[in-house]
Amino acid sequence: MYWTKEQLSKTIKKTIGNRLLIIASNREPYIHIYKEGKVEFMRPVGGAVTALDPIMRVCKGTWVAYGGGSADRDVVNKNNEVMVPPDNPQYTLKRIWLNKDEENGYYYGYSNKAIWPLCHMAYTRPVFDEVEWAYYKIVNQKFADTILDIVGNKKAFVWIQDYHLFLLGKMLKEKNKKLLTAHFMHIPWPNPEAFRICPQKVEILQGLLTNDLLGFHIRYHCSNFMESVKLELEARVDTEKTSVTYGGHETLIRAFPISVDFEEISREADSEDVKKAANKLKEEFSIDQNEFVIVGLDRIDYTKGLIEKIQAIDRFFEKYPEYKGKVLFIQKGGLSRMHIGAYKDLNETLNNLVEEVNWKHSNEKWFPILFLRRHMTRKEILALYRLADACIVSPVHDGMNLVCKEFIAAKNDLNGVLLLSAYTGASRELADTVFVNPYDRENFAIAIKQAIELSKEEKMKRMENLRNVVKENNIYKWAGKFLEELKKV
Ligand code: GDG
Repeated sequence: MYWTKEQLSKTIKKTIGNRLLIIASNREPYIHIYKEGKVEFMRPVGGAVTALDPIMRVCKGTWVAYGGGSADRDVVNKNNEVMVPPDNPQYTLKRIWLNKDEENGYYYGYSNKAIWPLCHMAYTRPVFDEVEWAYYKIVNQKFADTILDIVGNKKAFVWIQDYHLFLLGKMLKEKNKKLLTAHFMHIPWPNPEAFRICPQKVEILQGLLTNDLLGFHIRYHCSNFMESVKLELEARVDTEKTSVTYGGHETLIRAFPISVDFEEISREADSEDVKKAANKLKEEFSIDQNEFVIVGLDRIDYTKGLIEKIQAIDRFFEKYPEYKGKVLFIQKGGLSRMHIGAYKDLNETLNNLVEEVNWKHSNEKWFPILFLRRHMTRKEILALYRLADACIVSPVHDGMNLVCKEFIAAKNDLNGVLLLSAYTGASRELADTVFVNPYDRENFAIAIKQAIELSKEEKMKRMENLRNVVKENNIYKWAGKFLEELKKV
């Protein structure tokens, strides 16, 4: 079956029925900010929000999230709610407010200094801090209280997102046993050896195992999770049924590879607006007609393999100097989590590295790397994909990665080649890419050359195959399959 918006709407009616639908996530789908005294709105950078917004537009319901924008408080009603998308209101966003200590402890602290590095094999050491853990619990409780209040005594389904809210399912069920809850993890679940160092591991597992359904991107993460449960808890782990029964309650464990709205991206990328934006960017960056353009788009995060990518490009120009002046690499990097030391350091290292590599290889008319830091709208991002001949996605570890799927969806003319790290969840689906190991600089550089030199026919054939995969496994299928699984609960 091919999943569409309409198909998803039908599935929602069948699976959720007359229940209230509530999504809970740390990040909000729309942020209101003040710009030159006027209220404007922005869509935050990040995979989870990009994937869930189209679903909420179909499902309606309420999205509960932390309100972090400078104008967020000024646009909500007395219940802290505002209808979104702001330019075409379709569902309710209910904002939760955090003070500085809560934001530091729960978000920058426990979520991103402990869990994020714990779950990603990026060799960044997690830091577990008791006070930050306490704030993590406080904020999870805040989400729980808000949601319980919205639900009252109605029937509801709460769909919890990601690693910031590990305890929410338990907190909800303790007060309201009739609630149906599911949790989706957008990042990898580590192997049990890695997870066992976490001092709060038991509470985390107990928190997750009160949900009725627990989703990961790929089977490997499901089995890592079940192995962690075996190691840490007295629970019944059923590998046939892929479920865990703990304290008399069964949680189904399933893989749902997340994706993008293929049709929408494909259509938008072909629009006159995006074509115009692409031409404007070409002018702005003085891109030569014959230049081969490779793009990258990542949050500046140590898991995304940005340093490794720049080093591979450096090696590429060292090894194949004949490409100087003929290949341009454009990397757009969105600043992220800058209050954390590791992110600040990474940003600085990247700045220096780009400067060094540009200095080393540039001539009077050309330099190899254009590092873009300015904010780009969705339209400009699509324009960037459109003008690119290739895209490099090279995380050292990534739950799924949506950039590669967006690039594929934007390539209507089949004119583009994708280089993809084997350590992304997406690599399991996208067989027709040129695979790279970000840790292997030499072969990464060779892969860049091979990708550039693939024949036009080969590039088009590969892109066609990739497009078929992403078209079939689109975001509506992800949501539809997830919701269908609820029927088994
Ligand atoms: C987590 C998991 C999983 C990126 N930089 C800019 C920008 N983006 C947009 C992209 C894309 C999204 O953000 C990034 O999505 P990813 O999936 O690549 O990465 P994470 O944010 O780490 O997401 C990941 C995802 O959740 C979903 O489950 O795939 O594995 O880590 O949509 O286009 N957008 C703009 N400027 C940027 O600089 N405007």
